[in-house]
Amino acid sequence: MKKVLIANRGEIAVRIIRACQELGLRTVAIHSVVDKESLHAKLADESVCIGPGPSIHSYLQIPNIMCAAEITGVDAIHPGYGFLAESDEFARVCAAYGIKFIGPTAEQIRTLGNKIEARALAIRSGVPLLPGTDGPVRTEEEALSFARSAGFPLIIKAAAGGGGRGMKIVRNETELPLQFQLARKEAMVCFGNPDCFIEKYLENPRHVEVQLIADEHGNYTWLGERDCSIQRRHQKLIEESPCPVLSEEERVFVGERAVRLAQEASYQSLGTVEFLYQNGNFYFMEMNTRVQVEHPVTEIVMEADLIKEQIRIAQGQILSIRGDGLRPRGHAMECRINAEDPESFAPWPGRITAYHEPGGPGIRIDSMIYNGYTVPSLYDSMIAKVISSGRDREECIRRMRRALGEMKIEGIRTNIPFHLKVLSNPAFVAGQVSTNFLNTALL
Ligand code: MV4
Repeated sequence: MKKVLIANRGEIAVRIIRACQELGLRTVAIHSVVDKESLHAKLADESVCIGPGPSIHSYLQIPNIMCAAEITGVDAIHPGYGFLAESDEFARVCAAYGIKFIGPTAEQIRTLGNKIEARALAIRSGVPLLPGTDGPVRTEEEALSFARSAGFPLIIKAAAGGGGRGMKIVRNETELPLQFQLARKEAMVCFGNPDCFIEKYLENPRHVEVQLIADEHGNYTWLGERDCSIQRRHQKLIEESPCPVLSEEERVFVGERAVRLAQEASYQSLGTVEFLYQNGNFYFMEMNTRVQVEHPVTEIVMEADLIKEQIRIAQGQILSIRGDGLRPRGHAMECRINAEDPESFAPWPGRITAYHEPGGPGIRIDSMIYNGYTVPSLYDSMIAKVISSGRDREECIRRMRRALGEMKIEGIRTNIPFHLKVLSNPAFVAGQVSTNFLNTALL
């Protein structure tokens, strides 16, 4: 492998370019017309315009990206997260072109992308789950019969969904027929597949996910866990590692189960297994087959470079890092900085007229912004990740408050004031949060 095309934009494209540079690999950026002046296009060795602003005509256009790959003669493509990162079709097209897709195989993406198949895999590998239907529920009668045996509340999820889209909570039998039909319709419109399954609904869980990595030679390891309970409308806002409430026994238990699931799927590459955690129990949710936004908190406490390792194993090399049996070193936390109004959360794109980036001990910034950069309105509003670390959670939170207090971004609005509110909330400081924290404690 000599040259890598990065099929993404923003901070993750910059992060991947940096990893390639450290590995001595040449880099090709792709960008849309509106991203001409973006940092990833400037930092890469070469840069190719692949279409107009809207991502369906650029970052999601497989033919355009393959043209750029052919013109520049790359031997690998890194998809980042979002866009085509979990498109089994993209992985298949890359393979057909003889270009290495830096990620799992198309078949692994397809299998794990179907939440019903992922559930079956979890059952086969002895990973705990909530009571739920084993296959798709296609009629109201089937839905009612499961509801009567399992009891309420229930949640209806799309087999092809994920990340919280297209879920319906059902609290009693009267609501069930309507919610069931709505769920099927939405699943069809959003994902092109009406299949849904039903699970018992947990009211106040934490979101705990295990980072794992597997090479092409059958070696697997898990690299600790992350707590991502602080989210709003399925957009994570703060993530940390380790999870502040797990015992050592619980960490090892969930890490080993996650590896077993990956082994059962013959998974290779970087991946994340998501669980809900409540009252000392873990329940499998889904497996993500890509690098995640929040990977830096794991990099810090596990002292590893996950992107470099992901690229190394895509080159056929043997895992150079092992996480099992390792304890996290200190604590790390990430705040996602979005270009949005801190009160209404409405996107707030525009030109950055002044930028001061914080620094000092225990602060890492993954970002693509610079003084004079215009945040476009067409894409995700996340413009920076501030990652703090410390010997313990308290030092980590103090450093995050210090860094966010120092950070200055003028010309647009950001959610920095919102983060500062969360960081001084007593329940958050005590680590007592659930996925409902922002709905209940703060607002
Ligand atoms: C659930 C749940 C409660 N019970 N499933 C949302 C994202 C997707 N991965 C799964 N999600 C949930 N599934 C059952 N059976 C609650 C959520 C959920 C959630 C999960 C993780 C992080 C934030 C969340 C916010 C609302 C709901």
